[in-house]
Amino acid sequence: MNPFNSVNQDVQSTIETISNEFAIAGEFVEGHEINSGLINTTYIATYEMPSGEVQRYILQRINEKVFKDPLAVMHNVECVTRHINWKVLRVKKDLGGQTLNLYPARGGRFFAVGKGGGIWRCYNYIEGCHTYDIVENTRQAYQAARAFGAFQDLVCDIPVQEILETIPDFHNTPKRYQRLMEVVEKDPCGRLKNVSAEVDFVRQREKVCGRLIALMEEGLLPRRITHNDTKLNNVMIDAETDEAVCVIDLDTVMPGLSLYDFGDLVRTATSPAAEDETDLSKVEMRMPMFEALAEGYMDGCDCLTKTEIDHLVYGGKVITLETGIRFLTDYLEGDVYFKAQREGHNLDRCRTQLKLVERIEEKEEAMNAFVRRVAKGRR
Ligand code: GN1
Ligand code: MG
Repeated sequence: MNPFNSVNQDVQSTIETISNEFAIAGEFVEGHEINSGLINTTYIATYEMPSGEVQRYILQRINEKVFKDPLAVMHNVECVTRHINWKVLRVKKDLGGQTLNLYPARGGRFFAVGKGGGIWRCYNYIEGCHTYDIVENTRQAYQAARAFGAFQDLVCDIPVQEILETIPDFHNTPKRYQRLMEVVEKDPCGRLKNVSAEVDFVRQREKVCGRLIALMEEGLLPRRITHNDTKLNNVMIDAETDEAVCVIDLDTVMPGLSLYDFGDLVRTATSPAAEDETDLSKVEMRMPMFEALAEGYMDGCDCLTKTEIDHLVYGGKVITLETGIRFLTDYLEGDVYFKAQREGHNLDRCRTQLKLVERIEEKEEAMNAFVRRVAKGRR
């Protein structure tokens, strides 16, 4: 008997029904949910092909509370996957590996409409790979950063106006700051009393929040097409060789700053602690991991300007602060955005982020000196 059938018949039939909307040849065998990501719901469907070969597919329903215009998300994902596939084939052959492919729905579009109107898409499952929540060695850190650097390079010639802003002001840290202060003012769930230290910590760093956006507005940092969710577990890593194979989760591809992309790698790959760790003494900024990230990103991406390179470390600091602000805002609002599995989950997440900001500040000089050395060696 298929073990998954007895576990959850509803999930099985949801997956089977929706996967049959896509142009997959073969028979549905089983499906199950994978618990990764704080926003979308993701399933794996296994099919037996007419040849007897077994193939797996990723099915995802777009979270419409977060992505108010799912078809705009699909437009962006289609544009970027088409562009990358074309370039990997013809221009950047050396990148090797696999790329993310959207499967067409029956009828030719790249999405299907599920029961109740949800928008679903189907991707190829990348076999033989893992994603990591915590980086295990500098090779993985280097590889992940090189892959996201290469991603930045691959999309750098898509005109910015082709890509839609699916979540307005997504990485606009000063706006995230303002929004937190509004929620602090209202204290809608009576939770403010638990977080005065966190709010003070953020208040002291108001200026930090605004710096990169100000440079962009002055024309000193280029607005590019960026991934915007470059956390370590959004790159598939070959289980045997530790080589990065494919960048995933393209939903938040939007116009933005490369520094937020590099920064989210610093946020997610330098600390050995989980994002929701409650023992804050485990939060660290591991210099060897940072060095591997900086080298990897610069090796993967040729298009960075001097001002971008000069602010790579700042990017790490700002997005870690921003993510702390977002978790804190959500905690105060009653956990309405990020999936929370326990009481205070978003507050725990906020605390690891703010602790990491502190750890980055302690090493900021050394981190900047390292980037300068690497950049000088390349000139
Ligand atoms: C969300 O769902 P996931 O894990 O891919 C969030 C990111 C945060 C991240 C924190 C659309 O990403 O911005 O950095 O959680 N995505 C969205 O883990 O808000
Ligand atoms: Mg995501």
